[in-house]
Amino acid sequence: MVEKTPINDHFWMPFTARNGFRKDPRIVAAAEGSEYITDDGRRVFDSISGLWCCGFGHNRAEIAEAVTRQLQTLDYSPSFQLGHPLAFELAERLTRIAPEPFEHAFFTNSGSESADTSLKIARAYWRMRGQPNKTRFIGRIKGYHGVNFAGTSLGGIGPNRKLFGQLAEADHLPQTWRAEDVFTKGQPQGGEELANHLEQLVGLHDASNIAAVIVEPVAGSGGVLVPPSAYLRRLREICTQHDILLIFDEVITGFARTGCGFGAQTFGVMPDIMNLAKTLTNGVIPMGAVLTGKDIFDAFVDDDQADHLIAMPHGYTYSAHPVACAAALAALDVFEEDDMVGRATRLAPVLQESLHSLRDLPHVVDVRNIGMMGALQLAPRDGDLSVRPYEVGVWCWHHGLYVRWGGDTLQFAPPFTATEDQLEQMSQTLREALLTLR
Ligand code: PXG
Repeated sequence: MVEKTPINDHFWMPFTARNGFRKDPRIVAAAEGSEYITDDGRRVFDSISGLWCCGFGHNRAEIAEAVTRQLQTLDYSPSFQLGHPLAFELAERLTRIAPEPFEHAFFTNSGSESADTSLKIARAYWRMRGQPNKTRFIGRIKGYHGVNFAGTSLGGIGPNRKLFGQLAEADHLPQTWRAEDVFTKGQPQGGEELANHLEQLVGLHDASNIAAVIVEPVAGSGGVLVPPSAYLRRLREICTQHDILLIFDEVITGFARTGCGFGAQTFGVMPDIMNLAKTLTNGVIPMGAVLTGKDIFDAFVDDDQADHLIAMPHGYTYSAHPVACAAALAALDVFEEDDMVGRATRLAPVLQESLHSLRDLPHVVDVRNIGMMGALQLAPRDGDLSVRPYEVGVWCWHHGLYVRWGGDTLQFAPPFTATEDQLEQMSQTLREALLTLR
């Protein structure tokens, strides 16, 4: 007889529908490779790598060993006024793996903190450069940059914002989903017109008042909205033309999720600032990072500054936490030595076919994918957008598949270590779920 895990309301669960969960709790007791093991001993394929963060597979021994070793060597030391070796090693390593021009890493503990940090760096940069009026930020409808004040303000998923009133002032570009692109495999064509909306906002506010534009290369939580082929390049052009910093939130797209190491490389467009988190440690220890090039860093530092002057009064108690650094260094070893880019590239066509083979099933109104991420969009039922994805998700959970539901979509980001058989089985389970769905 398996003991059921007791649950309670003391744990105020994040982003979780309480009543559905209480009636039918989904409890994960362990993990192995691409699977979760539930409290009643069932194996469930993890089609979203935890929460887009365990792309290299669960319970990697290399990372567990590095973390264990570090806990026995240096549990904690601040990165304010002191340093420890792994922080410098990780920053150097990370910026070597990242594309040019990234040379500097500011460490955070999450994607939300990376959003705050990147936006504060952008404002401070313009001030250091003698343009203190450049303070406005522009996000995008359907964007997700976490849940802190900055991320909530710049994010563009309505239900995540409406409860909280006016936060930081922000403008939003239109989302990149277009009706004519439904069922496109990979990237749709064109899209310059979507980026050109930025020119209207420049006309409205004047570039002398705008600090930065922040977008995900591929909107993840918003439903895996793949940017059309000309979109990011055009966004880059307008930002460059008007001296507006372009921030890529690569919290999901970083570390091979879109095929190349980073979304910037997949799409051939370089931002000025790149935000990371999640797969940076393969999800093992919370950690994020904000990468910049020399130009931004150099605006803050100067060899002639007084010895006691702090140019950037920003940072977290746990910035560059030694245990997180150890986890990230080990994760980067796995990333390179186990060829995650190659694995993602080889598996991406299998994921594409697994998802697109479902296009003619009832309720499916769009299928989208790029690299190792994808989404099925389902039609609303009685005006309710999110009920069908929820019901499919719960059904799949009981049939050996964890699939993430969000808004009107089911979202996929399997580990790069998944097998072709697992992706085909995932597709089969989804087929059965959609056929039983009302
Ligand atoms: N930026 C992006 C692009 C993200 O996807 C964050 C920032 C925030 O990261 P933290 O570590 O603060 O949670 C994220 C997080 C979903 C879902 O529904 C996605 C995320 C978080 C929760 C749910 O797909 N991504």
